[in-house]
Amino acid sequence: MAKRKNNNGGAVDGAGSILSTVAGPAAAPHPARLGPPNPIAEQLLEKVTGDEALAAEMPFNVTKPLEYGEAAYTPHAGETRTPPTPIATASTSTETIASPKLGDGQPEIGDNALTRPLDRVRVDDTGRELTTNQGVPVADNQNSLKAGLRGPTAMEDFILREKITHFDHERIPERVVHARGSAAHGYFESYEDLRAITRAAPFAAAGKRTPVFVRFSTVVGERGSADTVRDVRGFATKFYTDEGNWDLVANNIPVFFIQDAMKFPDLVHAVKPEPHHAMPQASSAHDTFWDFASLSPEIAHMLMWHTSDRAIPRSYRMMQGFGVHTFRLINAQGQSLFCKFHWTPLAGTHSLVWDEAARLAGADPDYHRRDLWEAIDSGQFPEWELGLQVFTEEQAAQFPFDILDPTKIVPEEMVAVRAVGKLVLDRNPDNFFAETEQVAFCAAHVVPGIDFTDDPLLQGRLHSYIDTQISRLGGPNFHEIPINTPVAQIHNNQREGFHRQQINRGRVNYEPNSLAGGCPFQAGARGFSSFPQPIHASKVCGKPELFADHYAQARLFWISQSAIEQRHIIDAFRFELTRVQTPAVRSRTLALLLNIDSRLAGAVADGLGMELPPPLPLSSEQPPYEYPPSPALSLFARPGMLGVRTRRVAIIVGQGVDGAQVRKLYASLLDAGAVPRLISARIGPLATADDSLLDVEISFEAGPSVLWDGAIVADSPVFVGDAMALEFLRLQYRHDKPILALGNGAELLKAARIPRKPDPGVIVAASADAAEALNSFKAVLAQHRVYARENLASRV
Ligand code: HDE
Repeated sequence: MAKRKNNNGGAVDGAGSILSTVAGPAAAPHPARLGPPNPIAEQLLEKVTGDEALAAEMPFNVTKPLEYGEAAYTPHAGETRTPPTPIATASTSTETIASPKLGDGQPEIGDNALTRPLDRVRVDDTGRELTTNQGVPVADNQNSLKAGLRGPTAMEDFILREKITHFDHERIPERVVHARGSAAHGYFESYEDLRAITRAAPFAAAGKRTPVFVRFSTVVGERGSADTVRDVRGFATKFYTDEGNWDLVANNIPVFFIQDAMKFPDLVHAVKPEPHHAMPQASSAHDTFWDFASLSPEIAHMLMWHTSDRAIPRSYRMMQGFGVHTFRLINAQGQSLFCKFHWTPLAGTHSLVWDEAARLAGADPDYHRRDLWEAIDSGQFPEWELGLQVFTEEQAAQFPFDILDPTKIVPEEMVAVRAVGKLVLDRNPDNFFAETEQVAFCAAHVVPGIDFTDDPLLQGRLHSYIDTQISRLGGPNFHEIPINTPVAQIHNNQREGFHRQQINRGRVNYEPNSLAGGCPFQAGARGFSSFPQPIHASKVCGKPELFADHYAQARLFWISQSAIEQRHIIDAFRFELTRVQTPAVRSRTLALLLNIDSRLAGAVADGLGMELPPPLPLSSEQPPYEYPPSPALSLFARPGMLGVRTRRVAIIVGQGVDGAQVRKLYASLLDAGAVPRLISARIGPLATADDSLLDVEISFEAGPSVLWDGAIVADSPVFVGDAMALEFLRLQYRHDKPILALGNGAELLKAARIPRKPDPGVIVAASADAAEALNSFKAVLAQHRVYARENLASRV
């Protein structure tokens, strides 16, 4: 074999091979130059030389043996080498060519620019002229191009066609469940360093902040359905941690309808509008849901929550959130504890009353969306505390239920909830579609330190979420949509697919490799690895014995409710089952309720005019466990800490109203953080007794009673539009809201036939006592509703 010259001395042997992209000499070294001086060609030479040097550093795959046997239990880091020169791993020797499109020709080595903050894609049009999507300035946005003023439209009008085509494709499929939702940005702040129990990044230090995006939703209704329907609410949080995205895809109810993912499509088909006529919208009150429910007794516990006021929250800001499943926390030593996640609102847990919720669906279908938006935009940032229920395998083995069963809670009396951090939502999105609609949550998105359990519902979810995004968001690259990209770097060998945005540098898209110095290399123990839970079992389709106890915790919930809450549950069952048309389905549901509580079943049967059937047979031969009541399960256990903040108060004013009084009331409520507004028959200027003018902000038509948390009737000699004012007040009363009437305002109360019975929420006072009366009103308003009224009065 001829002896090769070395690089020195300007040798050119093998230069041709480097200048072409196929075949080359049998061995290095490389030539010293590639012909006439040319900086790009010099880079090409440097690149090929560097590439060769890099590949040569890995004569074989040293980590291969670690993939087998015992060694495989300890994840190892991949082997990696630093390129001798950055150009060695470039796609092309021309990468230093700069242009306004390409960039500055100085690639950021080891960086994925896609993960930069959302600023990179935010668009503002101020001072800009209108363009097409290709950036071509548009001369005329009013008219299409025609042959003459009356002539046919020209096919060549690409501006018209682009605009119409884009419009034609503006809609994407809505989520198959949770289609209706609202979201906001914010942060999670850890109270303490929790590294002893988890290595999850958000808990690494006291005071550590992790950006989040939270989407609240209803489950059943379509995208345009009303917010206030009776339904479970989704509470999905995307934590953009520095070790990747963690999605805690939670609900406002801590248990679920079914125990196995296999039943999810059946459940959803049963509760969605019936397929023949597509009715009813966003409601479980129809035959197919109750048919399925009464044949699936594992639903019993969930039905109690679903018929309780939890399913008609006053606001997204006033509901709890629960991870539902048992998860695992893992620390850096690989030790694991079980964990249940709880969100607790600082504003307390508060609900609507059913009649109000139903009316709100008409008066303001966006009620919860508006509430969240307005609170954040006015600086009243909603907050929740994250609580953990942490317990060991040994504790779990002692519980009278299976921790893998998603129809069971771990009562707080058995394992206390430990507050570990707070969630603050402090920024509304810029664009509903780009953020709220395109955000893609996934129960399988976890970070090192958090792991799954074998809950069969959770296991099914781990598949479902990514799968559904592929059709909803049009392909496998939905993680590149800005709201979904992590703030942590993304580096892997996944490539291509619809709408790919990353432009991967280099030619290596596989691993192991030597041509990119082994990069990206596997993280080993630093990366996510599953808890090595031992499994000794035979394959089987079935459930553990303890899953067959369907009623003990349903009963626990029932006996833990206050009398008012129990009455609302009875009312809700009556409403739902009255809407059912098939008596056998109603009767089967009564048979199910009998296994929870005979008084409950009897009261529901009474409302339906039905006899009680025999109870459903039990699925378990074991007698149901008898839990003591859990006070924590009552909505009243968490009144909140915000007092009247964000409470909406209507101040009803009429002609000749006491202007000074109104101004004082208004200012005092505003100072307390409430949202007062002046309401009358019409908006605009209103003459006051002292000849000044008040500006009425909203009319009874635009601001019906259900939109307010409380009402004040100011001292006015005349109330214009009495009929509407009277209906307004009756509904305030009927919906358990506080009412304050000052001076002649008492006459309006009388005309509205508000019962004259002792009621802490009906405050009548002389104008001279307005300040004191307002304080009493505020105290009741802070408690949200005067539920005691329901025991006192027949309905107005
Ligand atoms: Fe979901 N669920 N789910 N779910 N879920 C979806 O994912 C699914 C379950 C929850 O604001 C879908 O992106 C299966 C429990 C929330 O975007 C879908 C099973 C809990 C959201 C899906 C469940 C949830 C979803 C529809 C049983 C509480 C809204 C669109 C095995 C812990 C997230 C989408 C958002 C959304 C599947 C049960 C919460 C189809 C198969 C239990 C909050 O993937």
